[in-house]
Amino acid sequence: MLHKKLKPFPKDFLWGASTSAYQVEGANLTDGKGPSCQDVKQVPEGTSPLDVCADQYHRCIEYYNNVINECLKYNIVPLVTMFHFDMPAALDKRGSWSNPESVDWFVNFAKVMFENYGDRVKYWLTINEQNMLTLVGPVIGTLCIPEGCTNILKETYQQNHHMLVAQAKAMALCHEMLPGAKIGPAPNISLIYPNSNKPEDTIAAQNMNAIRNWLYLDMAVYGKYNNLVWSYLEENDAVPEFHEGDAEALANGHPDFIGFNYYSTGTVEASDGTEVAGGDQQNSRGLPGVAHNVKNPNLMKTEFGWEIDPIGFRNTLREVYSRYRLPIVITENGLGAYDTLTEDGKVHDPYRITYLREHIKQMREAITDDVEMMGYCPWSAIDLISTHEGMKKRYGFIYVDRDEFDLKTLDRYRKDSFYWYKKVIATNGEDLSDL
Ligand code: BGP
Repeated sequence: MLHKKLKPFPKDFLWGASTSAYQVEGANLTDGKGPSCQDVKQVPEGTSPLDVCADQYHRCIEYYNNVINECLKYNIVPLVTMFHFDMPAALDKRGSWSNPESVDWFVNFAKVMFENYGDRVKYWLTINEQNMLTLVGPVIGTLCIPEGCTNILKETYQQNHHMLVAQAKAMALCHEMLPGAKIGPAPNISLIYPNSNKPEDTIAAQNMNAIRNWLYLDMAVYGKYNNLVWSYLEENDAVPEFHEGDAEALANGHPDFIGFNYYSTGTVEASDGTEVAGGDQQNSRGLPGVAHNVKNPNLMKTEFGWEIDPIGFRNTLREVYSRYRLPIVITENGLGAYDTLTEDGKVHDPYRITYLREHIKQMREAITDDVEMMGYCPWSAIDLISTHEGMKKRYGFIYVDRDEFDLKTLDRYRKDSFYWYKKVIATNGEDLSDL
């Protein structure tokens, strides 16, 4: 509905920005760290390895304690994501998430983090974009399928089941070890639109929303498999096996909030049976027998072909909140673009300011729709390595002076969007005007 007067952002709203370890730190084999699956995956043609990234690790030695302490020193509240696409290669060799022991690996890892950082970190996110790991793992370089596997879909959803159980146990452990802390999931949520008012297109959109979105949030919040997804898995002989205690663990994991990454919406029409599963989330043609992906001609696109839908952000926020009634923090939202450093050390990125302004405007509309928002962390705080499109695809408020293969100075330069966002934060979202 059209609002006569917009509600303000909450007084304690968390304005932030995000990064991920493997994409920003570099030092991928330093101080005893072994390679992760990201270090051993096929690096896409023309993109750089992860040994340097933005060289963040070497700028904060004794790293994680210093990063947390530095945040607190400047009254910045750390939100820590426990797992972001970087399964240790040594555990990949033991079957990665296919191995039922992976649940214990993750819970033990959570215990170590809570013991070491729980005194200062009050907000925790479990698994970044578990739905992308499941739906487009090969694009991210994270899908590890055992030799001789004959039913990849079943194996993938068994891996997904182990992640869901691991998440539930980690949430319960967090509440047990850190009573004052809050924890939640962090999938990539995009509302899926039907391509027309043909009833069968709405069925396709419901299918895709369930498989892409609600499976993950229903499980995190209710500990139950979404019925449409379960039916899809039955249909494809891909129902996961429950191990002893799984059902109880799923029932006992309760998030305090919902984190999710938003980049755009999707559009589908009824399946015509020609769909190809997998592939990049923006380019796959859909799921066979479930839905057929189509482009949305009403939306602009980024230079990298991603659709831009700020109103879709409000749509998605309203839908998530009405389903789960938990506070929401946006853990990623941003524009990947080719930025240019000028001779006098400036980066003019009006396109990124426009993208973020329009999404923040729609977030405020959602707040006025009585969606409970607790924070917004655009991707990314500083330029870093894309999951599969290298350093050239820049997202940061801070420019890093390096190219794909020429490391240049690695010096940092505040972009125009940095100063703009500083003003947004200072006015708690009231002043979104240009600099
Ligand atoms: C999300 C990931 C981030 C980041 C972002 C941008 O899916 O959680 O790690 O990569 O997308 O995507 P890309 O790097 O593919 O441009």
